[in-house]
Amino acid sequence: MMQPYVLLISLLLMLVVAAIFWWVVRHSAANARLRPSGQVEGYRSGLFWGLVVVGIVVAVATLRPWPYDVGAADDAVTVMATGSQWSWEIVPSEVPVGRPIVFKVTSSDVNHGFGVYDSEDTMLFQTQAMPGYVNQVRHTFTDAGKYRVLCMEYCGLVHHDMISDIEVK
Ligand SMILES: [Cu+2]
Repeated sequence: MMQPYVLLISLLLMLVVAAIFWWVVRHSAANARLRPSGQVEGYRSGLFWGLVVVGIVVAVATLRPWPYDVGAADDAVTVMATGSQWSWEIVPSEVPVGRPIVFKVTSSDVNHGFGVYDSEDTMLFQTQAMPGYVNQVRHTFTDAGKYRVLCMEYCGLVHHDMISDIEVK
């Protein structure tokens, strides 16, 4: 819910930086003695625009799937996960294999970490469980079985026992 403000502040600060750049460029152009020769300037200009194009292509190609469109209408299953000192409430705790699962993760008291592990104790994904916020993480289980949920954020005396299961069928 704070993200639009953060985005707005970032854009404003980018505008400020851009304005400073523009001012510096404007004022440095007045000093003709320091200007490079026409040929050097040609190379430099070519390099500059080449890098701009490469930057745009790389940014578009790598940032397109971000932020993850977890709200998209598809056949995703929604699971609510709530952390509390010191247990997890996961509803439903049984999910289908091969279908995207959207975990909506929150906390009823302090910060917890929602980490999901496979049977070999390899972490598959994790997100923060924060009071007042719902963090979403999307995962598709490719294998059936029992997956463990561990708390990833020290949250008090019995933090180590904050273990739960997700059954994938
Ligand atoms: Cu914890």
